[in-house]
Amino acid sequence: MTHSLRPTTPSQRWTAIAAIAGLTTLLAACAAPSAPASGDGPARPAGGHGNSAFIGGYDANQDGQVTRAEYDAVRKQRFTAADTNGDGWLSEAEYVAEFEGRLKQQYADQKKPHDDAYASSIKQAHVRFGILDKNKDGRLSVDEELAIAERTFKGADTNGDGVVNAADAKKP
Ligand SMILES: [Ca+2]
Ligand SMILES: [Ca+2]
Ligand SMILES: [Ca+2]
Repeated sequence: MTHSLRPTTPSQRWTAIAAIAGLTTLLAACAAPSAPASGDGPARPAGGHGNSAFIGGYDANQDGQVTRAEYDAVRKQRFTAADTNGDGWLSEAEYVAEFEGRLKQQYADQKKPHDDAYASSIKQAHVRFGILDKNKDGRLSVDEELAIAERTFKGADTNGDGVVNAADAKKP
């Protein structure tokens, strides 16, 4: 193999570095499941809050914005995937396991060891289940899930135009 590509000027070098960085990003993007049929969905960030985490987690077609239909589809897909015993309800264990699966993937992608933040995210997932399970029967129903989805989407769509995109980012 001959390497004729030899960056000489700083700008050429930057171009080469940018190309490599771009490729890495592309490879990472390809590694993420992009087809809804793949089971674990397009969702990447398990943790994290805010506008970009929301878009990163739900923008299935990667056009930089999340429509309500897109959002509902991802939520529904997650709910179904999380309901591992297929009884139509999520137990606390099922709910947390689904979250942990995504969090684990996120850490693996970043080659990060499981740290205190990992442990506290799992703890938060348990707490969240307790809050989401409104009638405290230990099961999260589709109705409860839809109510959460409705609230969460409206909370993220700060300008109320029905899509969540960069325009909804909260001002610092
Ligand atoms: Ca989209
Ligand atoms: Ca279940
Ligand atoms: Ca909006």
